[in-house]
Amino acid sequence: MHRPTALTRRPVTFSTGCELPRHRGAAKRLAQVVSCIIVVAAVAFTPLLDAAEDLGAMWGTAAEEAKYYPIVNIPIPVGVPMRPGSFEVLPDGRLAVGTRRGDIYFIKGAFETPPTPEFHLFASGQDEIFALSWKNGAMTATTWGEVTRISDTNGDDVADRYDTLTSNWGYAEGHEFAFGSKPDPEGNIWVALGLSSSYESHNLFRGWAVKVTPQGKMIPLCSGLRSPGGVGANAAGAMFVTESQGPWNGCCSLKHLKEGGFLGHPASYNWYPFVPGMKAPEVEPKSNSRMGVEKKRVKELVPPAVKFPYIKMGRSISGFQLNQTGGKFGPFENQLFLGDYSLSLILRATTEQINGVWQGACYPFREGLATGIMNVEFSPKGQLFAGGFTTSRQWPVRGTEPFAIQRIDWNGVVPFEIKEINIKKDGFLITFTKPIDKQVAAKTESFNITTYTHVYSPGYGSPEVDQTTANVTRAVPSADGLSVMVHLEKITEDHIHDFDLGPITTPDGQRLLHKKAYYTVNEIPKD
Ligand SMILES: [Ca+2]
Repeated sequence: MHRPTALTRRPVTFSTGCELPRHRGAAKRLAQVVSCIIVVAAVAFTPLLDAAEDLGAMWGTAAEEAKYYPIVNIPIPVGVPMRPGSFEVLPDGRLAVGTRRGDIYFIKGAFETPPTPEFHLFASGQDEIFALSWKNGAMTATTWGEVTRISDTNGDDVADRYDTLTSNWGYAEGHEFAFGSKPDPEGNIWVALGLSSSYESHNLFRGWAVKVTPQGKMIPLCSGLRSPGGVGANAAGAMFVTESQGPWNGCCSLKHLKEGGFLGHPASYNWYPFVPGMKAPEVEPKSNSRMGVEKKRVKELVPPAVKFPYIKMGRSISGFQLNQTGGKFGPFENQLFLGDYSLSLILRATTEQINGVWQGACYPFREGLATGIMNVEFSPKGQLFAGGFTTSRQWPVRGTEPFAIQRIDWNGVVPFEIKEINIKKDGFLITFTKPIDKQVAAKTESFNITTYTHVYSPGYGSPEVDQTTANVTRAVPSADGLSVMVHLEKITEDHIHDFDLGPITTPDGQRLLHKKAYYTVNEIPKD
């Protein structure tokens, strides 16, 4: 972790023409920054070599994805110590970036084609800014130690006032990250607090999600987190958090932040006595069990809404955002787009509430990004910004750049994709972005669906277990060819349903860009 230095204390405007800052001593400081970046880059590549086998195979679809969703690099001047952890769009059309070392930059021209970025340092001296939101003329930053309102009171475009909204959680260890949301409709920031070391909760509210009101009151909401990577709302306004594989987490997942709920890792039971009006669950989950069994014993247990099978669908799911661009980003309106830190890719997810419980599916979207993706943000033009960095710690990253800001643009051409999968009482309704060949889609053998779950235990991660093959009894395409109802002999509760739709084509023989999708069944509809 890089502490802010004198380098970040003074407001400096950089341009991509590598124009040097003009004040005295700038050249020396620039040289220090460059040498620092070189050292960090050299260190960052070391774990890559050790852990390359952990990253698995790529989907192999990057070239095809680029025909619909090209990746555009946002050039970063050599003097800007940019390690993006969070994004926000300002009312004046600039992109704000919060960095790991605690700076906030405003970037003009990031949405232009080609990008013409000019970097302006707005604020510094914070630490690991993993959420940013602009409201009522001020920035709210969620950082390692607090939620801070940061404002410019004299109109020179440089922050001069820092108000701590809350710092009512403990932090002492490197793993104790804090990830925040955009404001909810009441203006609250939801914050997810990682455990101390994956396995334990040493400091106040580690492993909890809390809500911070605009007045700075902190309200603990739910326990049981392990190592979150992002917080945000779905189209219905329900709040979710991304979670990484590890103890009590068989794979990465998207979890619903249900108030009063317990999200799976019992290390944070110890903080219930500090929450007025909330009692610890009467029982703890049993080890070496299944989530579907333990949720019946531990009534507060909220099963993950969307599970991301390890390596196949990311390795460290990070920040995410709801696509409400009004169609500017293609056919996936109201869906969630999530980054993955280790595999440098972007995933899609859809959610639905069945019997009062959130669940849904995840889908491959775009691979081949340049660095470890920490966060994403939609621009007013409907571009998806993605950025992040690598570290000198133990986490390997597929992307080779030590840091980057990139933009995924939709070029207006609709890819042939699985748009969404919804569960029905005896099967799944699969919707596509283009009409399908109905003759092919009426054949049961066009659908290869296997199922599996994970061991629920305090060990690190889990293999996929309890495999079954779903028996497709009937497949009925819709009249317009945009969907097919796939009836199964049996839907298996608590299992991921792993779809391979390789045989499905358009009437003119076009194959799916991604033939895979994964639906997490917590509940089966009653009618
Ligand atoms: Ca100012």
